[in-house]
Amino acid sequence: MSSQTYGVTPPISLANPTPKENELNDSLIRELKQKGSFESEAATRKRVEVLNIFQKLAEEFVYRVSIKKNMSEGMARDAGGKIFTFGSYRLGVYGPGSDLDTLVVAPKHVSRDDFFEVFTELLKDRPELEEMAPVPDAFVPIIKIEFGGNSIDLIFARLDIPRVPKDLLLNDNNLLRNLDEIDLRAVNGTRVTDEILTLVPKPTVFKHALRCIKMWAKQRAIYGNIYGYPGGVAWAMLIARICQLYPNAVSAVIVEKFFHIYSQWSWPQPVLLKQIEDGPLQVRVWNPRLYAVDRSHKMPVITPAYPSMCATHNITTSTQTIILNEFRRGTDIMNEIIAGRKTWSDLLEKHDFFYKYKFYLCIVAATESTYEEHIKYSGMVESKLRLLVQKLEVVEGVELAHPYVKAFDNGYFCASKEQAQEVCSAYGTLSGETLSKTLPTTDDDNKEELAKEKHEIHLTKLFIGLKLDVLKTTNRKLDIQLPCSEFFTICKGWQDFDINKHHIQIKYVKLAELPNDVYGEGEIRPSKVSKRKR
Ligand code: 3AT
Ligand code: MN
Ligand code: MN
Repeated sequence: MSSQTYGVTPPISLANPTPKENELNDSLIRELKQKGSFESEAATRKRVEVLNIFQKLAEEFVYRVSIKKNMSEGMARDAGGKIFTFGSYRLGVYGPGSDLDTLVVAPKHVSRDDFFEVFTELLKDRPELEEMAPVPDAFVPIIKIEFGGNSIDLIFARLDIPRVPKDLLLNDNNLLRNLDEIDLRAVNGTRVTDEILTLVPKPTVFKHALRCIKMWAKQRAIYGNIYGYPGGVAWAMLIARICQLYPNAVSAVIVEKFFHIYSQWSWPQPVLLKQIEDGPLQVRVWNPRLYAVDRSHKMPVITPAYPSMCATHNITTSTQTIILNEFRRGTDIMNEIIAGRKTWSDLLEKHDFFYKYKFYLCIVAATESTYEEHIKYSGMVESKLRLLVQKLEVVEGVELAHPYVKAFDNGYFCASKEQAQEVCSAYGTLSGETLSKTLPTTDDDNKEELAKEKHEIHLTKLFIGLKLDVLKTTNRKLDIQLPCSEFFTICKGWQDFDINKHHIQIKYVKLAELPNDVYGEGEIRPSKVSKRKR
């Protein structure tokens, strides 16, 4: 039995699991296994091997840079270098499709430029290297790597210390001294995940419960920070807090209490894993008493590592409503599972987003250029979607603006610029598929040839489901001109926006007019409801 207290209040219950709870837990683990949550032991061993190689590469990298900067052989060897992991791998909730989120930590004489120059050279010498894409100007500069069948997100931080020994830990706040913002962001991921793991009484119980909640949130389409839902770290902290409150419970009970507690939580009361710490830097720490933005957070979930931040600042009024509805659904189904009338697979049932609204908005971002050009633009538009949601929320007659958590992409080769414009105008609706069906796609085997003679266009569509307030919209037509034009202004204000290349459109799409590709395999289009008798 765990007796240490974790968290900002004493636990709610110290009870050990009953035989029935143990049984429920066994069935949860079986369901997770059956749904492919876990990868094979062989695949996990492979990850460990890859990480061992990257530890060696990190040391070789620091050594080479040190020698280049005229250090003696001995000093260059002592300079060290160490890798850390973060993300789902570090939290122990990775599946077959997960990447390895890895941080390289170097001493102060090794710069980020060295990382992009020298580390990439070392990688190129490895036979396992399949692909490498350095993105030095990202918010967190990164090298995306495909290495011996594994995907690796490699980031870098330089600390203000002369040597980085193998036993270095990142939990000392003083290590943050003299770091620039980019280095601070890079070490933050590891510091947060490491600390979460020290703040839960039983890591295995936490991990299995988190696997369940992540799978549930993805199935229910409420996973993803950029769209205004909690992301992986926020879901982890939400589960971690429940583990603190029920330190001896099994994962199945943690999941049950999760729904019970968060559907009744007094938001915007923050979810904290420990008291917020002060530290040695001139940086902002989350504090609703001091900062108005922090007071505006609707469902704050606060990271434990200094400097504490709100991991859920993107949640809007609409997404909060949607999340709370899902918590209530979870509570109801959990009660049924406990009563033996439903099973875990009912809890994990897929959402019905493309069945449930009469009207949708389809946001189309199109680029008349290469795919590489397009993803920069569409990524920007995607990241602004929640701002459109916030503008729609306050329109008279809109009860709910429900953003969907995934973008759909297509690319076509057109005969002319005019035809490309036609495709763009028709895109995002069922009838629009009549035109696009006739065109070769950019996945065509012959794409190099086609690209030479045809006009290439890439399109991304995003959806917002609209729930209208009947009383307020019967007499007047819904007016969403203003939010849309403000959204266009934001998108067109993007630094690289080129009016000849980039397009942005918003269209009303009725349920029956939704395009086919929003429905998954085995999903049947909603049948047209016959008009109600008057
Ligand atoms: P997977 O199992 O890999 O699907 P994950 O939780 O590890 O789940 P990611 O690898 O996408 O998810 O992200 C790991 C962490 O990296 C989460 C977050 O702290 C950071 N991160 C991811 N995307 C971004 C981004 N665009 N900007 C800043 N940080 C990011
Ligand atoms: Mn990951
Ligand atoms: Mn990643």
